[in-house]
Amino acid sequence: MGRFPENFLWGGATAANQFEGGVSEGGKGLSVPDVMTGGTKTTPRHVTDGILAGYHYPSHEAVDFYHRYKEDIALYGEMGFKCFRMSINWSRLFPNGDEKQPKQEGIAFYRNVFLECQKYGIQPLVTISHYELPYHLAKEYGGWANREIMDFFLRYCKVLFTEFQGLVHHWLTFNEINILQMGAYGNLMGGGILPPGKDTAVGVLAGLDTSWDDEQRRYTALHHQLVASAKAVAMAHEIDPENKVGCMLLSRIAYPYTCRPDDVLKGQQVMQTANYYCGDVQVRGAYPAFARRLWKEKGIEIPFAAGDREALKEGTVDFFTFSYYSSSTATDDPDVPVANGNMMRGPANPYLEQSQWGWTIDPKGLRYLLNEFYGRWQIPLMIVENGLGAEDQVEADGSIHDEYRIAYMREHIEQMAEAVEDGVELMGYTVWGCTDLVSAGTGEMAKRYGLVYVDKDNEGKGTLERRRKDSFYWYQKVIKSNGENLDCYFH
Ligand code: BGP
Repeated sequence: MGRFPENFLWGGATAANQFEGGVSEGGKGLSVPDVMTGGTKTTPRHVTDGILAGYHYPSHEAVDFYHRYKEDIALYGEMGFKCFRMSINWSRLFPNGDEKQPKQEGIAFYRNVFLECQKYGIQPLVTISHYELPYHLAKEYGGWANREIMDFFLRYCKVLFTEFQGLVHHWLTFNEINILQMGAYGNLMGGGILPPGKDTAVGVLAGLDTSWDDEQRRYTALHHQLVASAKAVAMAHEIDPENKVGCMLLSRIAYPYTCRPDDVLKGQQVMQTANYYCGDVQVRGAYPAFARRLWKEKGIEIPFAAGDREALKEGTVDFFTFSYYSSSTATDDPDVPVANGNMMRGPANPYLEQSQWGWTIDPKGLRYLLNEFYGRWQIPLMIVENGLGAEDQVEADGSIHDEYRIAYMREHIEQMAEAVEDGVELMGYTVWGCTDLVSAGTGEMAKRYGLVYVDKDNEGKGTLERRRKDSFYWYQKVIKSNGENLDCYFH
């Protein structure tokens, strides 16, 4: 046997709000990211009260998967993808979120996408909610802080599980559910909780402005999502026992900055709060023991309703998935310089290089996490986001030599192979943003993850033409050899 199991799910990952566009096609309603403006590495995004003139809203067209899905999926077929992770725009099925009946155009669109995947033998892995609560639910109901949202969500899930039965077997309930443990983006993207103003700077760059944050509200919203997720898992199994449902977390490493016991304890606490709080609920069906102290110290109360504990127990997931881009450290020392990371910041690790966006690059951290997670939960794992956001240069002949991206992926895949050798049960790997798409953190196009280039810039200009990068041909070989051939030479 090779280093990776047979039937390993190689592929790529996207999210509707960053990829699909078609904001007003087929009667789609607005969702929260549709009121978020573009930003850059140095300019924060804004969230506005409805659509304001004079702003560019990158989700509206994104990179137009809505009209180009056949071409995009054909490229995935050409690369040999076994799996395509994508998400459904809730507001394409339920424009306001609280309707009783779904829109047939929305259902037809996704059915066509799944049928197209089928042509190439690509299994869809569908995220039900990836940072895009219908705007109406955010505005009129207060987002996930309101328990009523749970029923609307479960109605939406029921439509998905019945309409796409047989076409989709792998589901993820909420993208990076643990983002709700963080201020700013946690509220907005995770919980659909809007800031009070008409025009508010948000995002990673402005992420330190937590003036409108309310931890009680955020942890309440998270509890509602955890219960809703568990109920969705149970429903998926009931509707079709073939359904496999996973959770999805933003993974976090917090290496102790030094071996001072204070730093070691701090590192452990960050790992517990960031990874195991949600992970234990979704995999084991109950909040972990340390949660009680966490709630006490934060002064928050989790609003358990009758039946919540049972629902959590009955809706544990079949597999555990996560995003992994970078690692950080933990210390009490305020003088240690800070590095950026996926939706977070933390004390920088002096032994690691950083990407152009200041995210540390740590392939061995992936092996470390895979071992940690498998050791704790003992269920199949899958990496559903990983990759390098970088600026790409198109040469005069149209080629794109992204050897930095290949190096990043190769080093991470090597560590995955080590983890498999360590005994970890790993189901698959989907590289983030396999086709260039809008950055979630900064709302820009310049931060590209793709193996396929899209001609579009930060102002929204470009032909949207697709181009194969060098990494496209490299990944094709990786998949063909089931991860044996990671050599970096080109056609
Ligand atoms: C994760 C999100 C994705 C994606 C990725 C990269 O948090 O699930 O939606 O965008 O991060 O982040 P960014 O786009 O900010 O580079």
